[in-house]
Amino acid sequence: MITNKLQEVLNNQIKNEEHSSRIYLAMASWCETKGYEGAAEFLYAQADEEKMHMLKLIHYLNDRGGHAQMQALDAPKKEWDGLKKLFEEVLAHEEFITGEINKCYETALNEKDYNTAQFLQWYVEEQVEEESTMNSIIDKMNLAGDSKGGLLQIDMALKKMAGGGGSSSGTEEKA
Ligand code: OFO
Repeated sequence: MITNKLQEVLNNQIKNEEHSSRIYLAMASWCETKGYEGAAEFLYAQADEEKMHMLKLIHYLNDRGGHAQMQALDAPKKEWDGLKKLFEEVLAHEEFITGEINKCYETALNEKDYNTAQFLQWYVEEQVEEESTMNSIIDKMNLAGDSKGGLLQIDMALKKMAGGGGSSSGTEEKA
């Protein structure tokens, strides 16, 4: 049986994962309207991944005798000031999520729930890979600078990443 304290942080993480999914859906929709087809596909796939992360937590919490509960979410932003700014926000959001996962992990250790700590290890590794993926996308955008052709190439690369490529997250570099 999971402790109340751990249940509280895991429920908060369920909310975080669902919120991440909604943020990436909003970003994908904006990209689609701006003609960034590859970025849109990449972010729609990312939104699906976040939903999967949420479901994995829901099932785990319920399997351990807890009760996963859905919560109210703030509406995501609707507009971005360019593709690079948007991906910088993705990275900042992932860094926030890494901190949140670390809090869950720390609580599991403090509560001496080593099964949950082991379960959360997957999320810890996932965050390392997601931050690395976002950093590399931003690096490429920095290299492209103001070049329209460079941005188009990045958009095409994002489309390829969204199609899967040897990782469990459905993107080129993530688990
Ligand atoms: Fe849920 O993987 Fe990052 O946020």
